[in-house]
Amino acid sequence: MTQAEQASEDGQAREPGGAAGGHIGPNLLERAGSPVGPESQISLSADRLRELYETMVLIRLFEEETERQYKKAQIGGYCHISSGQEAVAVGALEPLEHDDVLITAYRCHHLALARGVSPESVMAELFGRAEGCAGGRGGSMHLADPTRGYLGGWGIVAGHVPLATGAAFTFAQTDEPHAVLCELGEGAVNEGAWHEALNLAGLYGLPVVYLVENNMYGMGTSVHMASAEPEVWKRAAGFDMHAERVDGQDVEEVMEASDRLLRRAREERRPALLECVTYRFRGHSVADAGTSYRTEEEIEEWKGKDPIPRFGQTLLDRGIFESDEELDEVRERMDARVQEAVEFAENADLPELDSLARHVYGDEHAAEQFTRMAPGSPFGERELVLEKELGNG
Ligand SMILES: Cc1ncc(C[n+]2csc(CCOP(=O)(O)OP(=O)(O)O)c2C)c(N)n1
Ligand SMILES: [Mg+2]
Repeated sequence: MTQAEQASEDGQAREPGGAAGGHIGPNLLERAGSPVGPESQISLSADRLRELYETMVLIRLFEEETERQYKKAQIGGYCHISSGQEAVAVGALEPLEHDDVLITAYRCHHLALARGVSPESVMAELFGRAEGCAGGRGGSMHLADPTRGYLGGWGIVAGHVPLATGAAFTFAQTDEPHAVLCELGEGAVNEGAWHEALNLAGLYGLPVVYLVENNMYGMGTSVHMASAEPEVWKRAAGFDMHAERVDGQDVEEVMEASDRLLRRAREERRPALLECVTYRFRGHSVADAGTSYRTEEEIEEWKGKDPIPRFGQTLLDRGIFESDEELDEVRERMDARVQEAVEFAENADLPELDSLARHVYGDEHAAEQFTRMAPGSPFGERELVLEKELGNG
């Protein structure tokens, strides 16, 4: 049977049309033969497991609020939310150590919050305020917090993957026992930058784990319509790299895989690819209803795999939470946390106009650089910088 026949047998049509790529059900969560690495050594206390659950709820409520704020025009630019993917962020980042580095694609609210960036500073960033984690200059796609080793969200698909490889190269050259975790979408794996970056990581044995959030779609194109080999983990074979595919709706499964791969990256200088099979419940961005290229039935089927109630139930079964009321109490507390973040962002200052050109070019040379950018000054930045001398503030 050819691959195309197999795909259509599995109900995953490869040709365009017909629910734009066919039905993509959670049956893809099956391991599909991916190997399993050495045992994870991570073992969390009941308190910490409760905190992981809280963070997942926080992310969900935070992002639902960002959609409301976007529609109220409090948030500008783009806004991509990750609802449905919380277990990947929380699970994969839990084993990260303080000195490890995180670098991500642009769908990054969940990753910043899971890295411990405060809801206040993420919301303020989305509102374009000076107290935002990137000084109000990045917005939704470019959250960053170098104090936590978070080198940012990046908007060019796969553009950050070579940067991650470079950071890992630095750790290897300076003999520091740290690892890089590089998050990307499955849509990035057909870009040249991905191949070049993974090749060097494999060749040099760099301490980096490439974390692919395979949410089945890149904008409106399903992985089956975009990738000759839709099982992303298999693609690591071309770079002599260990790879695993895990259920991205199971926070503990993701955490254990991430732990063992990051540990090996730090201790043995071995790169790895971790594919987490997941699904975004909402559209590509808040401007996309997300229903023209997939069916309601498919979305509902995946909502049956919602990682939050699933983990809540696991913790109830283990007696870590004792009742549904305790889960409700978490939700209320996290909701209050989100409202505090909104209030903080609303009251935070906008960046000073005088700082317009700061960080655009090296500060000393900003004025000189701006004299050369007349064609690229659509909002009159050139005049503002030169005539009003904004940029040295
Ligand atoms: C090099 C490049 N090509 C195209 C785009 C436009 N674009 C923005 S997001 C996106 C889809 C990416 O999908 P995926 O990597 O699966 O991430 P997801 O949105 O699912 O998180 C595309 C094609 C871009 N930003 N960069
Ligand atoms: Mg995707």
